[in-house]
Parts: sequence; structure tokens; C-alpha cells
Amino acid sequence: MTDFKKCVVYQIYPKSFSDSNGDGFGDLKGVTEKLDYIKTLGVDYIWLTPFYVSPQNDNGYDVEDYYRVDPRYGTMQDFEVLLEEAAKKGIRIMLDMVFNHTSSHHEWFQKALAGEEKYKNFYFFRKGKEDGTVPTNWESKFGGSVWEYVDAFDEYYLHLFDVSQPDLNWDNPQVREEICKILKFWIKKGVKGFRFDVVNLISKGSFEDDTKGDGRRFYTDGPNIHTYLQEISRAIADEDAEIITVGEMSSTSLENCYKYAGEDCKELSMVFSFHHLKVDFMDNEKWVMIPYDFDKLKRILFEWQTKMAAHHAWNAVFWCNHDQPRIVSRFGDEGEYWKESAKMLATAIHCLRGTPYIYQGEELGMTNAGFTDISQYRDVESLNHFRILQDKGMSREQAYEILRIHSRDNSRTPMQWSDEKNAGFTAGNPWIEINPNYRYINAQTEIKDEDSIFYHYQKLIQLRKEYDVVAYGDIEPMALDHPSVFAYKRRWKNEELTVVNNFYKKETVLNIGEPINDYRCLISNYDRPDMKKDQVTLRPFESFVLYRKN
Ligand code: TEU
Repeated sequence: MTDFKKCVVYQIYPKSFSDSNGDGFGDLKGVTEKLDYIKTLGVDYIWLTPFYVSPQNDNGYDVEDYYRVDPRYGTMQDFEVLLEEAAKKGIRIMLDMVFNHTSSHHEWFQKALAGEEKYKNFYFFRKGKEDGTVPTNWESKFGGSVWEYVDAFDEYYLHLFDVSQPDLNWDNPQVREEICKILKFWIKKGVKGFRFDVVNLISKGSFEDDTKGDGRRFYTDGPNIHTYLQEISRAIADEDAEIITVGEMSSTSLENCYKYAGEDCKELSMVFSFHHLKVDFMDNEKWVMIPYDFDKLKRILFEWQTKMAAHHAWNAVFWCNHDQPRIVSRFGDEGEYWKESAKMLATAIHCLRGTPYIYQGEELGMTNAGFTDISQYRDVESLNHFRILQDKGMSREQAYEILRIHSRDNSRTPMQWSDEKNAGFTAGNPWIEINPNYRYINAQTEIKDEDSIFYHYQKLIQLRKEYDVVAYGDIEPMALDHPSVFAYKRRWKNEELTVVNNFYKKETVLNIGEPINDYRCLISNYDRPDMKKDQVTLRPFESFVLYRKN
């Protein structure tokens, strides 16, 4: 079995990673060209977000053909070369599987629209209510109703995401069969991992109006979810028992995650949950502008850490992905303490119990996009909400401010490779603007600087491999009520770690509760932690990890 507890995954959004042919879009060849860079970082897996044939309405999360590479990203041969070259370097490839929905361009949906009953049953078509309104009042994740009217049938189809992303009907065994076929196709090519997009939304419950919310409680962690995941998991293991899987869990519950990612449950290797990244939302509303709630962040992280551990279930731990703003802009400091805060955030997450995921550019301390005009945005969710926010009465300026904080495009600006033209990302016109700070935030500069954020990430990855306590240890929260420190202990056999992070610019004092001079410091973001007996004065965004073997 793959020991995924010792592994680190690097997420690549190919469209924004590296463009090998100058068309302005990153591609698979571009990824292959950068394998040495990824190897230097030291990760074990690359998770590639979708590169299948797609109209790109949602940047590939709207799949038109699961078996083919979109020409924009290259060819199947390019993919095979990437697999092979990565394998030579000991790097495995994890693919992103989007099975909650297809693109409306998918052959199945086209056949459904043409009236073929078999394919209509691949999706959810429903009659409207008697009064002529939509079947339920649920809201789409990307704004508006989840129902789209089809004149020819006088029926609506369900789309939890964009109207171009109709939901698949997993209750239909033929759908599940097709999905297993697709998985086997890619396993045979040699992929070693799968990330399942919004996989806890695949089992729909009853279609009724939600009087308390936006409808999510009727389809999140739905009635047959565990059965379906076990089925998929068996199909995968039958082909290759070494494959690791991670499920993206939208608005999920701990109780369900004990099962999804439980050691003996045979569903998934691990789960992404997002509660810790909603601490700058208001209730469930993302499109607001409020400071993040540090206390809540700590409590959520600790609750998930300790309870998942108690139930022998495994987390994926992360701050960033292609849907999230950049972490250094969000919980760190883009200014004076850019480097210190980026390193602190890295330490805080990598020393937790779980498999860490790094999103491209995070290891360089890349920041939010800073767009000022709607013409700079590409993301369907951002474009929809820019309109919706103004419809709700907000001014254009207010809407811009909110987009600047929450838009998914913040993380989708091209990877900053160098200080050369277009940050070395493309020789052509980039599909989305490059952050002008590439002149000083870029891979070239980071690689030259021994003290860089990049090498901090590299070291954290090595620590996980070197010290079992990082990979396997239990977790015990420390300083729960401290207003600016996130600290915890990890223990494994006779090893002990103490991880301390100041999340703020202000100096602060932490009482560790025991003398710390018999510990060794494994990693820090200042010269050395300033230790006085059992009390430490933490400098702005200071972070360190202490180690002791009894
Ligand atoms: O995202 C699922 C999802 O619901 C969120 O990440 C969403 O983008 C955000 O919270 C809305 O505010 C996955 C993919 O990661 C994302 O890129 C896709 O757009 C989405 O599914 C649909 O496939």
C-alpha cells in the first residue's frame, strides 16, 4: 500500500502553469518541461486539474469527453510522455475526475436533449410545479436557479453548478458503469491517483423546496453516497491497489468524513473539507467583505484534526487550490512580512496530521491577482456574481472590492517563473493577466535565494519524510485561547513536536508551559526562536517547530 501519510501532493492547473507553444494557454508539454523544478521541491504526486475535451466554460470542470485530451492542452501522447518522465523522477500523477456533472456538450447530454430516454435517465429531468415555477427553489453554486427549462420536453434539468454543467444521475447503474469504465481507462495508462470533484454531491435526496437554505441539505452527503463510493473504490482497487484517492467534500460533516476517509471504510484515502476556509464568509455567504475570524479558524482546524484522528480517518490538509484566494493575501501579509508570513502559513499547515497539498505558486508566495476591471476576470462564478451583487443593490466599486478578495481568478493568474516577459509563462498573450509583481515574486529568484519560501516548502516536505512524528503523530491543540497563536503538539512513539505560529504582525508572548531548551528547532522563519525558560516572545508572523526524542 502506498504510504500517503508520508507524501505531499502538488496541484497543477495546467492552463496557468507553463505554455510550451506560445498560444497563451498552459499545456501538458509545459508541465513535462517543469518536472525538474517539481522534483527539486520534493513532492510525490502531481494532481492535474482537468485537461479533457471541454468547452472550457468552467475551465475544464465541464467535461465533454472523458477519454480525450483537449487539443488546447496537447495530445494523448503528450500526456503519456508526461506520465513516463514523471515516473522516471519518482513522481506519480493524480487525475481530477469530475463526475457530479458533465458539460452540456457531452454526447450523453446531447442525446438526452434529442429525446433519447436512455440518456435522459443519465441526468435529472423534472416537471415544474403546478403553478408553472421551477421544480425546487434551490440555488446554483454559481448563482441563479439550479433548474434550466427545456422547451421541447416542458421539463427542467438539474445543474448544481453552471447551466452548462448538468448533474449526472448516479442512481442510474448505467451511469456508474460508465464512470468505472473511464477510471479503468486512465488506470491502464498508469495514473496513480484520483481527485474526485464535489463527490459528496453525487447522491441526490428528495427534490423538495428548502425553506431553511439554498437546497444543499437535500443533496450534500446524500442517501446512497457511501454505497456509491465503496463501489467506485472496489472498481479502482481491482485494477490497481496502489492508487490513492481524495474526495472534494462540499459543505460536508465530520460524521460523514469519518466514513469517507476512514481507515477501514474502503471509500477514499482522504478528504478535502472547506470549513476552515469559510472563516471570512458570513454564514455561508462567500460574497461579503469581513475580516477573517482567527479564533474560528483555530477551532475548526483543531476540531477536524482531533476528531478525524480519533476516528482513524485521514485529512488532506491545504490552504490553497484553484478555487481559493492566495493564502499569503488572505491570512498573511503581502507587504513587509510577505516572506515571514508565507513561511509561517506553510509550517502551520504542513505539520498538521494529514497529507499536505501545495497549489502551484504557493511555494513562491504568489499573491492575489489585484484586478481592477471586470474585463480582467475570466471565471464564470466571478462574472455571474459581479452581476448578481449589483442586482442586489451594491455599487460597482463594492462589487469589485469583493471580487478582489474572493474571486477564484486570484489563484488562476499564470505561474511566475522569472522576471522576463510574461513571467516566463508564455511567449504569446496569456489567457488571463499576469500579476505584475512577477518582477520580484518568481521561481528564478526563489531558487537563487537559500532563505526563500520555496526552500522552506522543500524543507517541510523533507521533514515529513525524515520524522515519523510529522506523518503519523497524534495531535494535541495548545494555547487554545491565545488570540494570535496557532500552536499544537504532535506525538508518535517517543517523538514529540511542538509547532508554534504567530498569525499576526504584532509581537506576542506565548507561555509554552514547560522549559523548551531540551528541544531541537527543526525549522523556523527567523534566525532562531527567542527562548526564555518556558516563555517565548514571538516576532511578527514568527513560526517554529521544536523536536524532542525521549
Ligand atoms: O469546486 C466545488 C465548489 O463548490 C467550490 O470550490 C466552488 O468553486 C466555490 O466554493 C464556490 O464559491 C469544484 C472545482 O474545484 C471547481 O473548480 C469547479 O468549478 C466546481 O467543482 C464544479 O465542477
